[in-house]
This record gives sequence, structure tokens and C-alpha cells, in this order.
Amino acid sequence: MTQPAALPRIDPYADEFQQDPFPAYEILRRAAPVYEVAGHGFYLVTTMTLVREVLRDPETYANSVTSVRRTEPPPEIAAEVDRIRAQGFPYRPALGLSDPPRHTRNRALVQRAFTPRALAWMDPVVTQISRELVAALPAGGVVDIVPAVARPLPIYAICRILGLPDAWRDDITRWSDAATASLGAKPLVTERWLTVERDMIDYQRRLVAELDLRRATPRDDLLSVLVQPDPEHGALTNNDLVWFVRELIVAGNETTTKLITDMVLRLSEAPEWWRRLRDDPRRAAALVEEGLRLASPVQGMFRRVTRATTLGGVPLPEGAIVFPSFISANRDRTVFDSPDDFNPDRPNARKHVSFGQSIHSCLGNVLARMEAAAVLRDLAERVDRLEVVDPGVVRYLPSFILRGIPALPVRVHPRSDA
Ligand code: PIM
Repeated sequence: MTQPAALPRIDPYADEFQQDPFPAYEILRRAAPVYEVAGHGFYLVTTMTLVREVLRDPETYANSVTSVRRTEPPPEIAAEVDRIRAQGFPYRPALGLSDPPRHTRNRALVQRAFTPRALAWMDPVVTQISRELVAALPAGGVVDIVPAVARPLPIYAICRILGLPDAWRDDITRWSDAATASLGAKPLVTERWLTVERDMIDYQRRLVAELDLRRATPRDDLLSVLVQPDPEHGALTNNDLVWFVRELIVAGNETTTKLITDMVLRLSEAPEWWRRLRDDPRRAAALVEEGLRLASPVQGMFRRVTRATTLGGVPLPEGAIVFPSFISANRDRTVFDSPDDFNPDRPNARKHVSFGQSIHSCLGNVLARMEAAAVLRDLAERVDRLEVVDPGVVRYLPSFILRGIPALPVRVHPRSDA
């Protein structure tokens, strides 16, 4: 394929890119919106129009891609990793990496639990969790907002939805870290590889025990729904379910944590929004949309080309892998004026693709929006300002797939009139 000769080499695995991908994406949107990443076997797709073209055509751009998402263990521990993996269930795609008909069936199973109406019962639950976490922030003191609020809220919420014991909350945090450790990142250090693999076995065993309990005595929770056989397809096996639930757990927290943290950083630079939000708590929804656009915690998803096609004038052979970049499309200036500005009043704030689109659009979008809005409203009630202690050293996770700040110490300036 021909790429403009003057284009700088863009490497999504490089630290510079991962810390600040926006200049590179700006160049790509202008000069090479379908860009072959040298040496890694995939194309970055960066304009809103082309990202939507990919997402809207799941037959040409299939979801079942496993080859480039994760880094694999180094050869010296490959045998040990295989030995640990052999103690657990082999990988089975559930939603995130599956295509119809499996995807259609799995999605139908869980979709009903994630509609706005079905999630209405979660609103008071989320509000209460959020209130407690925010109330525990040290007035006048310094706290890392990630473990204090951004991390626990979505984990507690997904535990409630699935029906997992509250006592598992710390384990779920650990499992979730393990599940995402190698996503779009540089190879892990050897010891981390082994703990990741062992953590996943621990998770599988504990979950199977919980699934057996639900089969014996169903409860009013999502695990009980998942173990029920359906008349058309029969029952999912434990092997299917450990991977399915793992996806729901990971999806249910990693990204919302990142969204909330990113919004706290953004509002630390525009603290007048706390007041505006306090004046009208209904503004939370618009703030969250604009926060979603700018944060894009899922930076994009891989797709596999199922039949030779052309995208933005670039021929793509069958089997090619593309990465429609949501985070880049969300800054496309042909769609959003001054795209780098945080402007919750922009009329088309909801035009972002942070939740993807079409058959794979985010199952958890209602819940994510609910969680982020609750935290913003509670913070607005209590704080005058959250001051990032050291804005100069904010660093993002080393990944081009997920985007997030792993730690964000802030000084809590409480409202003097609260
Ligand atoms: N999390 C929530 N929705 C999607 C995700 C996700 C996507 C890619 C990798 C990990 C999590």
C-alpha cells in the first residue's frame, strides 16, 4: 500500500504515542486515515467517517481477532504459562471477540439486564455507593482518587448486578487487573506474567463454585440468568461462563474507572463546572458525554477483514486487521469544533463513538453513564475543587487499546458553604 512518503513513522506501541496519541492521530486523519502500522500487521483507521464505516459493517469487518490484541509471554516462561493455563478452562469468546451467531445469542442473554429500564433498580444502589465513597474523601487532605472512588464504584456495582459476594470486591479488582495486564501493552515482566496466569485460575475456580450454587438455587441476579438453559440453544457450560463473566467483570469496571479519573483531571482544570453542576445536577449527563468523548477509555477495537475490500481508497485484503480508533474519531475536527476543548455545551456532544456502534456497541453504556454521573453529582455537592497534586507527572497506562491514568493524587478542597 502507498503511504505518503513524508509521513513520520507512527508506532502505537511507543511510550510517546501512548502518553499522548493526539498529535499522531491528527497527522493520520489528515494524511493517511487508513495507515498500515509497520511491523505489527494492522491498519489504524482514524477519521469519524471511516471508523463508522468499519463499525457499521460487521460482516466485512468481523470481531473475532485474537492475533494482535495481546502480547504473548516470552519464550523462557512459555512452558510455565502453558502449564498454569492447562489447569483452567481454554479461552471461549463471549461478546468482545465473537461474531454472529454466537455473539447474537450471548448478547441476547445479557442484553435484557442492561437496558435503562432493567437498570433502574441500580440507580439508588449506585447513588448510595458513590455517596459513601465521596463522603469518605479527606476534607483538605490529599487522596488518590483512583482507589478512593474511581476504582471501587464500578466494581461494587458490577458485583451487585452479577450477584457476586461483596467480600469478593478486592479479588475482583485483582482479577480484572490480571485480565487486562497484557492488552495492547509492552511485554510484562516475567514474574507478572506468572501472577496474572495464577490469578486467572484462582478466579475460574471460585466462579465455578458460585455458578454451581446458582444452578442449585437460583437468585435474583445475573449469574442465575446466565446458568439457565435457553430452549433454543441449551445451557452455556462452565467453560463458556468463566470467560463470559470475566468479560463482564472487566468491561464493568476498567473503563468506567478510567472515565471517572479522566473527568476528575479535566475538571481540575475547569473547576467552575463543579459550581455549574451544583446549580443544576441535570448537567451531569452532558458533562459525562463530553468526558466520554475526550477520555475514550476504549481507544478502539480490532476488526478482521472477511472479504477483500477498499476503505478510504486503501485496498484491504481478506484477513487484514484494522483498528478503528474511537479516540481519534472523537477528535475529528470535521465533526467536533475545537475538538480538544472540554465543552459539555457543544450541540453534538453525543456524536462520539466511545461506546462503538452497531451490533457490538457497548452493552454497559447505560451503567457507565449512570456511574459517572452519580460521582460527578456527589463531588459537586461536596467539593469546591479537586486539585491535582502534581499535574506535570500525570502518566497514562502503557497501552494503545485502553486509555487511563492509573493513579491521580488530588487535594480535596471542600465547599466552605457545604
Ligand atoms: N470495557 C468495557 N467495555 C469494553 C471494554 C474493554 C474493551 C477492550 C479491552 C478491555 C475492556
